[in-house]
Amino acid sequence: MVKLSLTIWALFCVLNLFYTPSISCPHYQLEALVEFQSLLYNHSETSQRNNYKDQFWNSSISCCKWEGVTCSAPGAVTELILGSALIDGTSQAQIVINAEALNPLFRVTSLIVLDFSGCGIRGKISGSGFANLSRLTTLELGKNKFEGFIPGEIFTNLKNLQHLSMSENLLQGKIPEEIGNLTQLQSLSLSENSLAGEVPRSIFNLKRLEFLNLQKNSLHGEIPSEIGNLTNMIGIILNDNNLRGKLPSSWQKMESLTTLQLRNNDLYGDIPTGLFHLPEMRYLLLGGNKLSWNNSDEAFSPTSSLMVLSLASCNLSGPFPNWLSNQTGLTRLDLSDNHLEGVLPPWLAQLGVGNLILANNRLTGSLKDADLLFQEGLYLLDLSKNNFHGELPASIGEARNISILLLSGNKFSGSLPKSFSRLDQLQLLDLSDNNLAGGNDKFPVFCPSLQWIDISLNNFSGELPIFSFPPTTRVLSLGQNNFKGRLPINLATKFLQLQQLDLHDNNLTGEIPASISNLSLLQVLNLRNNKLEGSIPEQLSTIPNLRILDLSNNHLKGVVSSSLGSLSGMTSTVDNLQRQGSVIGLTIDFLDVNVDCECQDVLVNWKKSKQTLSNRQIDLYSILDLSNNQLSGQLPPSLGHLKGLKLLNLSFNSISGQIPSSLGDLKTVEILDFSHNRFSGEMPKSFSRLSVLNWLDVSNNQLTGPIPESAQMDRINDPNFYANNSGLCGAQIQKPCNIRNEGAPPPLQFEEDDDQELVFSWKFAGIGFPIGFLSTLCVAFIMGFFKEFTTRVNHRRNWSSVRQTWFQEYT
Ligand SMILES: *[C@@H]1O[C@H](CO)[C@@H](O)[C@H](O)[C@H]1NC(C)=O
Ligand SMILES: *[C@@H]1O[C@H](CO)[C@@H](O)[C@H](O)[C@H]1NC(C)=O
Ligand SMILES: *[C@@H]1O[C@H](CO)[C@@H](O)[C@H](O)[C@H]1NC(C)=O
Ligand SMILES: *[C@@H]1O[C@H](CO)[C@@H](O)[C@H](O)[C@H]1NC(C)=O
Ligand SMILES: *[C@@H]1O[C@H](CO)[C@@H](O)[C@H](O)[C@H]1NC(C)=O
Ligand SMILES: *[C@@H]1O[C@H](CO)[C@@H](O)[C@H](O)[C@H]1NC(C)=O
Ligand SMILES: *[C@@H]1O[C@H](CO)[C@@H](O)[C@H](O)[C@H]1NC(C)=O
Ligand SMILES: *[C@@H]1O[C@H](CO)[C@@H](O)[C@H](O)[C@H]1NC(C)=O
Ligand SMILES: *[C@@H]1O[C@H](CO)[C@@H](O)[C@H](O)[C@H]1NC(C)=O
Ligand SMILES: *[C@@H]1O[C@H](CO)[C@@H](O)[C@H](O)[C@H]1NC(C)=O
Ligand SMILES: *[C@@H]1O[C@H](CO)[C@@H](O)[C@H](O)[C@H]1NC(C)=O
Ligand SMILES: CC(=O)N[C@H]1CO[C@H](CO)[C@@H](O)[C@@H]1O
Repeated sequence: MVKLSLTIWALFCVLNLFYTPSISCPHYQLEALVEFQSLLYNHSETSQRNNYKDQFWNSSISCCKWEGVTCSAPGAVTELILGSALIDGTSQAQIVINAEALNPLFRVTSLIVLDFSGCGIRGKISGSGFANLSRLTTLELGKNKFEGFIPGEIFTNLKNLQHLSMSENLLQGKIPEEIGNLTQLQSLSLSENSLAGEVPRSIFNLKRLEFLNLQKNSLHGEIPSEIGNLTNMIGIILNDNNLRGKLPSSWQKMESLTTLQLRNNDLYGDIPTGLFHLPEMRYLLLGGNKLSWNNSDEAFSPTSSLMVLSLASCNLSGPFPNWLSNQTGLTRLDLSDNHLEGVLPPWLAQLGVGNLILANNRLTGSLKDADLLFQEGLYLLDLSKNNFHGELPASIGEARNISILLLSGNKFSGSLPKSFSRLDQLQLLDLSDNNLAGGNDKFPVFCPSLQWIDISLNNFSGELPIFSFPPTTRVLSLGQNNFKGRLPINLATKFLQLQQLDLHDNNLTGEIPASISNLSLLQVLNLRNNKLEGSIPEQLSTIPNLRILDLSNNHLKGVVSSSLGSLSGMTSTVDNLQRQGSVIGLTIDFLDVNVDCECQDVLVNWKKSKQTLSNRQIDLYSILDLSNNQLSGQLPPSLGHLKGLKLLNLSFNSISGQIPSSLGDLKTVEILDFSHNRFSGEMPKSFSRLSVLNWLDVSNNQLTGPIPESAQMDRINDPNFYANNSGLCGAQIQKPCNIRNEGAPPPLQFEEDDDQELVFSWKFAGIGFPIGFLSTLCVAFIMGFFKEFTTRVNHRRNWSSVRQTWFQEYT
């Protein structure tokens, strides 16, 4: 490598003499760059090298002409913009560069602009290294894997910095107080890290600051009133932190403030009305706090002309706020989670708000003659959890631009208008929990744009309207209706994209077709509470990502096939940390909207009650529920391979033989229910290895002998869990085992401590498990709805284009 570089370097020198004597960088800089390049290759896996661009720094060309390198007139490297120079956009995700490879670059002290964004750099930020580059005005380290603390010496030495970004890294600790030394700073972005502690007061001394983005960290403390002294401020973005306290009222001098985003913190108290009178205010996002807005001031009339407003969970009560009527520039409005009442005002339809979120209020009325749906450009409408009623308008197909329509948790009735089939932008439709009805002859044929459909908890009937949904469907939730008939054989050939199929609580009959195993992307299959017959198809075990399989409450017969032990989606454990950044299968990322739909789709039996698992957490759960069927035979030991299982429920079947000791390998299992079967013999001693088990029901079997002991097993001491067996003994049921007692009838009566024990079990149930919420409603949370953005400072151009970039990325 080095030899080659030297040869090319020699060649380069010769060529250089002839062609470009005026714009070559000094030797020591060229050496530094070449060394960096060679380190880069040395530090990366062979397989990664293909990800670097072919033309990356060819030594036979003058270094000032290299991509990403800019020199000043006398010939010193002043700008280094690496991301796009090094890597093709498509490969960015795969690159990993060790932070030590940057060391040679710290010798290029003439640098003014240094941009490493999106280079996959992993490791600590070198304080002494960056501190060497004291001429820097722009330092961009965003979208890497920098970890550890932010070294304070960067701030004491880089006195000329105007733009600094370390967003989207893995940085920890506090923001150093020394940041106050950067008196020239105009934009600061440290968003999407794990920074904690308070926002240093010294930031509020940076008089030139125009943009501050610290969102998505764990910052706490209050927003000091000194913030009002930063009169050049244009954008303040502090969403998703733990900021507390009241909002300061010192905003009146911030005449340039255009963006104030404080969503999802712990702020409380009244919202200062002054915010609505700032001349440049456009994006005001205050939702997701405990702030409160007095909605009964009739005379209130904002002079700001807002484009985006979130007052979600701001304690708005009474009628829809009238003062919004002359906010004609509004494109996004979120008033969800308030107490608004009455009907929607007619002027709302004229306002032309493209994204309207009014979920979880007490609004009423019908959509039948509301023009709301038909306004040009309506993209997202969320009226979930209100009191709307009446039929869906037959002309709903006129809402041509709608992509997301969320109407769950209302009292809509009637059938689905046929004109749904004209909505060719519709991607997500949630009509769950209404009174909609109709047989499958009434179903419209949806356009192929549709990916997610939830019509559960209605009164639809007839055979499954499979023809109605496009092959692009990823989530299909038809549970809790009156659908009947067989599962179509062609399900798998039609819905190749399906990730979640939920048909629970219907009246489906016949066998489960083996072809269902061709749904290779399926993660959730819920057929609970139907009248399905036959055996469990062995082929199910070939679905690679199946994590939740609920076949409970059917008429399934036959043995539990040993092939189920090879359900690979259940064999791996996923811990919370690894999960960060992993693809969460069921989150739909739209172009400019992230919608996380936490629907009741995945409603499982969890400790004898229904438990809603949120879609965002689905990849944490592995559940196998075969309870309440007519399964028989012995339990295959292969089930011990399903190491990711959190819940295994086999209760109310006729399974016999011993409980396989391999089940002691289910190290993450929290709930095991074997009750009401014909298990015999002793309980496996290996159960003492189940360290997070907190619910074990083996009652109503023919088990004998000692109950296994361990710290965890000893806590599972509700006698009801062991009742009606053929002679279990152990400390848990206060029945010593030293007496020979095989065959003796269970002698204990347990009624007296029932309640107490149950409370005990529940208390432990919460440990170590992020449980969703008990609810039968489908709640669609629109998270991160307002498009997130980071300071993408465009270094090559002047500051006015930087400002422009900010807004472009935002709108
Ligand atoms: C890169 O690796 C080669 C061979 O392992 C070595 O000779 C060379 O010195 C390394 N280059 C640098 C800059 O460390
Ligand atoms: C470097 O540039 C020269 C001249 O443009 C070209 O002939 C050569 O193939 C390039 N080398 C690489 C590795 O791209
Ligand atoms: C800082 O720059 C000087 C040259 O100006 C160089 O000798 C030194 O090694 C650099 N320090 C670091 C930490 O790279
Ligand atoms: C900064 O704000 C505080 C409180 O709003 C005020 O008392 C102080 O005088 C201001 N300081 C400067 C330098 O403007
Ligand atoms: C809300 O504003 C109205 C009218 O300005 C006033 O009468 C009422 O007291 C205020 N309510 C609260 C809780 O501040
Ligand atoms: C709304 O109307 C009020 C009173 O007519 C006016 O003072 C205010 O400037 C208007 N706001 C906008 C954004 O047009
Ligand atoms: C919410 O508003 C109601 C009246 O509209 C008021 O009584 C209540 O105190 C407010 N709650 C908070 C936390 O401000
Ligand atoms: C509505 O959608 C059509 C087709 O996608 C598009 O051309 C048009 O610009 C959209 N209208 C608005 C107002 O967004
Ligand atoms: C559901 O529909 C059936 C007819 O298909 C009807 O008899 C029944 O009353 C409906 N149930 C509800 C709750 O609307
Ligand atoms: C379910 O289907 C069976 C036969 O297909 C029928 O007898 C029964 O009434 C249906 N049950 C309900 C609740 O619709
Ligand atoms: C899966 O699909 C393939 C090809 O379409 C087909 O040959 C195979 O029989 C299917 N598997 C099952 C279990 O139906
Ligand atoms: C040189 C300089 O201004 N240093 C200051 C940097 O910030 C720290 C903490 O705010 C001050 O103590 C230093 O005086």
